Amino acid sequence: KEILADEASVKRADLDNCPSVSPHLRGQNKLFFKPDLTLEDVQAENPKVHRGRYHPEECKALQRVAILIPHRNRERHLMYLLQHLHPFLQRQQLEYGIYIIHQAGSKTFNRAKLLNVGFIEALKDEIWDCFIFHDVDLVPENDLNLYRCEDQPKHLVVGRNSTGYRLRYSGYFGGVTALSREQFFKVNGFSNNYWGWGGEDDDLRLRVELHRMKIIRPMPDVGKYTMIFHTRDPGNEVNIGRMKLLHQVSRVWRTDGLNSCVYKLLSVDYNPLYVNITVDFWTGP
Ligand code: UD2
Ligand code: MN
Repeated sequence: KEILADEASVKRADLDNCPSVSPHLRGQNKLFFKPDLTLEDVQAENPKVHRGRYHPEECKALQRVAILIPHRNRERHLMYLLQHLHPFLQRQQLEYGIYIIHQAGSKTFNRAKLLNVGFIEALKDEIWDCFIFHDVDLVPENDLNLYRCEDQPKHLVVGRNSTGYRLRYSGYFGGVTALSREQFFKVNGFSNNYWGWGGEDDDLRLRVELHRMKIIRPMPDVGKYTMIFHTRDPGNEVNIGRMKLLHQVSRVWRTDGLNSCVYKLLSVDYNPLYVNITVDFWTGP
């Protein structure tokens, strides 16, 4: 088995680089969410994905990209996202892996800390070049919205269906963002201290700005998403302390982030369409 894997990687090293613009892109796409879809259907539609991973056969991908999705109790959203994201990423000729970071238990949700865990754990699999931090309920509509990293951090959600496809506010950095491994290390990742809804995305923006990086975005007609309808989840109540935290960023970013992310890893499961990482934040390491 090991010899086979070796041969495969030797073959891949021989391939030419993929072109800077994939020939498979289609642009704006009308999304359809089939009511009786099952995860088995999505698996059958994606025979070339194994253990959540894919690489193009015809060329050497320009970047290796890890998609990190914080998750709890949103199984239907996850199924629709996987259904759309796999073919979308393949049309972009990316080498990629999809990681779902699942928060165990029912205590207060922490999106940002889950994403730190995803970054740390995904790097144990592969030295990924680029990380896409991705809400489970946002489905990209246009495959010209490239899931790859640039020389500056990128915010991919310019607009979504529910807000008339307009940017919510000028510093808005929520939903889906792309940072290279170096960019994310540089800002010490996300803060671990945002429990419940809100603020963690603005915190990351402040970290990026403190490091004199500039957020870039695709054109408005390209950065379009459909957010699958949802109400606020139990266990993710508005974090009323978020403004206070946002005032401390320049003081605490060095000591609150990737280098202080403590968690108990409960399991890492390699499913056909994604890697599932389950963590517990309360019982300690
Ligand atoms: C906005 C941002 C989001 C984040 C959040 C504040 C957009 C499009 N998204 O999302 O990035 O900054 O505000 O925290 O602006 N989740 C679960 N289970 C839960 C709770 C949350 O899986 O019980 C995950 C899931 O990936 C979800 C994400 O956390 O998409 C954000 O939660 P939300 O969708 O409830 O919040 P929303 O839409 O206001
Ligand atoms: Mn949402």
